[in-house]
Amino acid sequence: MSLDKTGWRILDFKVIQDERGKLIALEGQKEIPFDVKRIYYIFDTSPNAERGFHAHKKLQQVAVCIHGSCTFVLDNGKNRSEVIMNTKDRGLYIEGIIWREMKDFSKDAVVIVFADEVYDESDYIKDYQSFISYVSRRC
Ligand code: T46
Repeated sequence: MSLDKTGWRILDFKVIQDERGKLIALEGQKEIPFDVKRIYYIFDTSPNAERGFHAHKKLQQVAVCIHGSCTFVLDNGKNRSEVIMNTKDRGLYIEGIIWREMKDFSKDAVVIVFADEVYDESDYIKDYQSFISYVSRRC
């Protein structure tokens, strides 16, 4: 399970379907590539809300948009990508020092996030120039 150079990648989840409907199962160290210590979810976002605008020093996360849609902007200090999340069977795995922004939430968007660590404010880099300096020091 190698990560591409950008520090994030898309995970495709298996959908288990029978005559009753569909089910997706996510287990730590399997579909989610780490042991999950924290889960949080984002919903009822305000019109035109933008979230994120930070990077993490160590945290690994998988975000799944389980209802509606939203766009993640992912920036590794060199390349900036936009990923539209709009399906339950797809996760966005973010590992390493990636500046992330979230926008274009649909009114009904629900984003669930699995994290490998408990909430720790000291793991956040909230200023873009500090993020660029941090990334360049690591190269
Ligand atoms: C990330 C993106 C995708 C907590 O108390 N515990 C938590 O686990 C989290 C995630 C947040 N909070 C508090 C901290 C703030 O007072 O909830 C408030 C909103 O958090 P924040 O402004 O960081 O939310 P987002 O949507 O900008 O960012 C979140 C995550 O914090 C971040 O790790 O990668 O979602």
